[in-house]
Amino acid sequence: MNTYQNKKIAVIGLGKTGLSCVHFLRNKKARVRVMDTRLHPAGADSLPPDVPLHMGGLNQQWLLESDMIVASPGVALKTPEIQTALAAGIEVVGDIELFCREAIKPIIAITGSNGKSTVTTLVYEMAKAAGVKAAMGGNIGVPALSLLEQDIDLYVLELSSFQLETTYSLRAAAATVLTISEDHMNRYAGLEAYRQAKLKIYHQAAVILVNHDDLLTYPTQVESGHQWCFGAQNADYSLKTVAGKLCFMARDEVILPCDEAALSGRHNAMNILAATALAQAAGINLAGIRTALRTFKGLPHRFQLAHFAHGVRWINDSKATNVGSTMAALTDLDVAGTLHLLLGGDGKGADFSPLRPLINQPHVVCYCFGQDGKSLAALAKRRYLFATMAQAIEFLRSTLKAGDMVLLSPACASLDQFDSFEQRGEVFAALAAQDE
Ligand code: UMA
Ligand code: ADP
Repeated sequence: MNTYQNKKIAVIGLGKTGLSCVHFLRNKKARVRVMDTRLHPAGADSLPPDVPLHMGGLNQQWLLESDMIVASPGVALKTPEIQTALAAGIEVVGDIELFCREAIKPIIAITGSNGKSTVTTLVYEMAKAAGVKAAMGGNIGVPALSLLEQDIDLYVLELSSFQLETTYSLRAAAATVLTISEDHMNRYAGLEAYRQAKLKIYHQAAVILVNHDDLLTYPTQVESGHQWCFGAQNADYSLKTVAGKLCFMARDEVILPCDEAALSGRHNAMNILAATALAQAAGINLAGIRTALRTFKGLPHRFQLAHFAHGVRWINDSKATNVGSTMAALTDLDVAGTLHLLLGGDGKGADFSPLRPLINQPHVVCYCFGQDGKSLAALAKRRYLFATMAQAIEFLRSTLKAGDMVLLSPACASLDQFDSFEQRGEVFAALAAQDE
């Protein structure tokens, strides 16, 4: 259904996505009604007053009366009212599906358990540096539909598994699944169901970019696109020593010596290789790629130095919202003194046990807090349990010595105690700055 005029469309969820869908569908002269299970949804104040709004639950009757339902990513398709509508033959899509039906310019599509925002931003910076009119959006925070209003030659989209579940018409110029590790287990039957949602990104893509070092990122069905891979070694995009310097390589061509890139660390090296491959698949020139690699220093709240005083490094890795990202932070981490690790929040049903060896290294002390703090504390030999992150920091502050690191890499979402991972990171940085 590409003509929305006079169609009855129910939008579920009134966050950023819901609002962007309402705006788009009203411009298309659809008859839109909105519902949200929350009593006070975030976007209620911004909704045009003539749009009917049902709050505090889903309105089954409105759903069954609809020609189409647009579901926000925060709403699970297994919700009984949605299942009833699906059983009645009503089409259920998401905002990315609406976007893909309209977009006429190439799309680079990026998903994965970790690295999405870093790679998405890097590809966008590469495009800009090469003089391409690019727009960036999706799960990174800017609803994709809002990008359609701009005069654009390339879309760079970060897509979540939730968004991909309700997307059918994506035909990416290049698509990647960067990594697969457990996340959102409260929404999926298991890792395989979560993985299959992510692998949908490859359907009908011209170039499929897989992670050579993570077999779970490979497609499980035959896909029509060309398959490229990135990885530490033996991949199309990999690392190699040339004239005594470790370099980022595109097949036999040197992209850049690693020490000239502004981003550092092993997982960022993989992110750089992935971004370079995606950029080349979209025809972005080498000069633009190199400029972005030399200048892009990374996004805030991703293993960022928040404060340095008395020889103590305070690192804000608040965006580490799952086990895989905290493992990436702890692997090969060089700390001369004690590593004071702040862990906790909403674990989203994760199995934390893969963290056990890393958090029990002799120099690590864990400070656990929040909804799942207790489960995390149960895994660690040297650990303290607090209600909040602030209490943990006040306690550990007096124990700090030169050479130590305080690391917020919580392996959990923030929403049990904070508005967002950004707010959690800002609170951490403010508390760190008190260490004068
Ligand atoms: N919610 C309800 N009832 C509803 C609708 C939503 O309780 O009827 C809750 C959800 O469970 C969730 C919250 O409200 O806790 C927000 O959900 P939403 O779908 O309304 O979210 P939006 O504001 O539209 O933001 C969404 C993405 N959010 C989610 O997928 C939960 C944003 O990703 C994204 O930036 C935005 O669309 C624009 O595309 C955020 C996110 O946390 C950053 N994503 C998850 C992640 O990265 O791990 C997937
Ligand atoms: P996402 O958008 O997928 O959450 P980000 O780029 O925002 O990814 O990074 C989220 C967290 O994952 C941060 O803690 C970051 O240090 C870590 N991270 C980034 N890239 C990778 C990667 N390739 N593998 C594992 N962890 C990563």
